[in-house]
Amino acid sequence: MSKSAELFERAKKSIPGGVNSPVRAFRAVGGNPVFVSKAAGSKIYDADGREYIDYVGSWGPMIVGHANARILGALRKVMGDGTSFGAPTELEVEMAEMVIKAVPSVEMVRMVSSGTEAVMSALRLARGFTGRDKIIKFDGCYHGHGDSMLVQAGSGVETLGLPDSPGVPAALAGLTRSLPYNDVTALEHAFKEEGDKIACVIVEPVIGNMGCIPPQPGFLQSLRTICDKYGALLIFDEVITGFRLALGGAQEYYKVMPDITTMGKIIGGGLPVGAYGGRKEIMEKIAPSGPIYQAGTLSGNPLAMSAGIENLKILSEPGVYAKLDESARLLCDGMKKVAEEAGVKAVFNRVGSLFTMFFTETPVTDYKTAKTCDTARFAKFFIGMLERGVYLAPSQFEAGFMSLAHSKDDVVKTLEAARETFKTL
Ligand code: KE4
Repeated sequence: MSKSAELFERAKKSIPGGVNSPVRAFRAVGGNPVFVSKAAGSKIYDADGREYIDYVGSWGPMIVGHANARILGALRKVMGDGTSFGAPTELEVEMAEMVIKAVPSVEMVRMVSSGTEAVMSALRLARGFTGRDKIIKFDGCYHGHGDSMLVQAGSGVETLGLPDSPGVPAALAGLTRSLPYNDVTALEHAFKEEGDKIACVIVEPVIGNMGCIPPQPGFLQSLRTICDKYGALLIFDEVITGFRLALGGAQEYYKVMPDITTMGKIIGGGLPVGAYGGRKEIMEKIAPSGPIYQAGTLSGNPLAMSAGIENLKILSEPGVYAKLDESARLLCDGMKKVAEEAGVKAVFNRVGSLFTMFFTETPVTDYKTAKTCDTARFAKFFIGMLERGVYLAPSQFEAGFMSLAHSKDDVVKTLEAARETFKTL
């Protein structure tokens, strides 16, 4: 029995499902999850010391690669001075100034400790700012596990095929309306019906949580126009796309400005982090400058700030996003070719260094088309790749993440593993 299997048996006795986040349990792909012992660059190593080329990257934060020397150095520099104070520090101010400089629509930002917390706070802010209660989201988008967002959610909820989640009061769920992604008509209809009750529209500007699904041309601009027409706020959930598609995220990439942006992952450099920001007139409604309450013991934690600041410094260097894009293009174009040669029907979506191979012949543009995927075939592919030393996201409904640490050799090895694995499907 592998060390990972042993650890999984042991973990299941003390942690629900043996994991601290559902998607890690490999329920969608079968077999035992890999327990990771360490990571470096583009590689992770399991508890038995086996090496894998990693395309999960901790679900996004590890964009410069694992155990980056500059990030570890930044952590070493501050950890000797203490790990948390519950008081303001200069590092938090430096982080806030870097986020404001990078993200076009953000004039003020509040740090929190997870993407879920950022979204929960942004929704409360939108409701408090507009005085309205209803929220619009899109099928398959995942915005963390806050009650109002566990409606037709993607990511782990979709992976586990959960209808939504028990424990969310119907009265609250009833205030969230989920519409088909990329469907402007459905959105216009919803606003015609109850536009004066809608506080905000929240969207993943590029979906990462049904696999990678880009916005159709004009979709994001339509959200902006319709929100302006009815006085609702537009929230871009950039927990995945932020600092990944560009230093200024999807809003820089697509040139559409939201009112509030939620962020996370990359700005923590692998440590627990979240953030939400927007125009001053909105953000100043947040306590203590305004009446809308939000707080957090570890908000702006000095270690997370230090790692996140170093991550952003590396990402601010010239050529970074061109390199990320080129590596992901090489991988996806290569995979497409290998799949064709093997006669395997697949569709590829990619935006920059975010990508997914869907096991379907249908173009994947929303939840409905994503659901045409052959998830059993994906599971077989996943296990075959894992056995050949490639660690993909353990669900068809998750995205792949390229990092600066992935080499051409990693891509060549990945394509070779795919060529072999396709033969077994
Ligand atoms: P966290 O609470 O997990 O830090 O962030 C929630 C969140 C919010 N918004 C978006 C767009 C997100 O993708 C996420 C979390 N992403 C998932 C990956 N699909 C986290 C992985 C997991 O749940 O274990």
